[in-house]
Amino acid sequence: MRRTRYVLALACVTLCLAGCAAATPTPTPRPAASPAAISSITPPPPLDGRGGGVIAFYAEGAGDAEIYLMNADGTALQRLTDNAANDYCPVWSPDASRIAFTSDRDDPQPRSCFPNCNENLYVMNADGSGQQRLTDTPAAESHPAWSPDGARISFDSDRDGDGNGEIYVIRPDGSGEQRLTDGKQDARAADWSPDGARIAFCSRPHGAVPPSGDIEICVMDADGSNLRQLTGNDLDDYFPAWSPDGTQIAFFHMQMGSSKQDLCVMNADGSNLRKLTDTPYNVDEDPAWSPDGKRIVFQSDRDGNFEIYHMAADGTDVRRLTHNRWGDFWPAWRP
Ligand SMILES: [Ca+2]
Ligand SMILES: [Ca+2]
Ligand SMILES: [Ca+2]
Ligand SMILES: [Ca+2]
Repeated sequence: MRRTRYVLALACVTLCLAGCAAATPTPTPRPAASPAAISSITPPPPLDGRGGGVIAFYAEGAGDAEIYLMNADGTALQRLTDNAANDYCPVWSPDASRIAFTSDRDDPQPRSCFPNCNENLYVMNADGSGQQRLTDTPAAESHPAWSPDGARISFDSDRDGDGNGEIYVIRPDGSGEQRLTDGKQDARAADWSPDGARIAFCSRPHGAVPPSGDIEICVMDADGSNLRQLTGNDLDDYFPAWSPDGTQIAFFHMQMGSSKQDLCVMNADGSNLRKLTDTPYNVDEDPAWSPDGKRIVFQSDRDGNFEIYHMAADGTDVRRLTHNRWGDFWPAWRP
């Protein structure tokens, strides 16, 4: 089951949200899609050259989560991990040769530890070989993101156990770990600006209680200085994803007490916020950009269980990539 670290209410209606994509509070039950609706879906037409390439994601099938690759038209599914533990949150190195991810494989009881699994950070080659552990702490590491120069991987972890996540960076060989945020706010799910100068993340102010202290998208310089808030609204704003040209940040937000989550995009300075999806009762989340910046890949439960989709960056031309009965999450487009 996926775990949400933001929201303790794990009464998920769906097969819950997990390790990474998982900041997803879904407190309100919503109508379940019928099996007939799921099985009657036909594959999308070819992409005609728009948004080609490969997408990494993870899927929760029988028992635990594994990391997969597929073409950006949904074909050529390839499994990269194969074990009895949960493998989450794949993200590409800038040269596409490696994938960072999180896993509870080194938790003493990976099949029964939920919701307090000790996830650590790992890297592997893009064919699944050479899997290597980078962190070894009693706290969980989540939401990795690779810096544009390939030299560092960001992640979040609540090492002091006060409920607030902190943003860290580490070298891809596991050395040079450095903490960037001060722990006065619950900082999660960082993403780097394409020039490597800034890091966006989502955060609830320290000690804040909804609705007065909802989650906002923040940004800081890559050394942790110059923190400022980009969004300022009464919605929970999650999981920023910087566009390849650096001008836009995609994210998703959620109305308090609702199971509805919609994808949004704003200018990188926080201005000009636009909603990209608007599906009643459904969860659209975890946006990531195609390398050419023309499309956004995401996950949604609009067709019954979580599937991977992508759409034009203006929200049009939505295409579904996966068609199965398990949860598909956390897509990342190969650079
Ligand atoms: Ca696994
Ligand atoms: Ca903390
Ligand atoms: Ca907000
Ligand atoms: Ca699915």
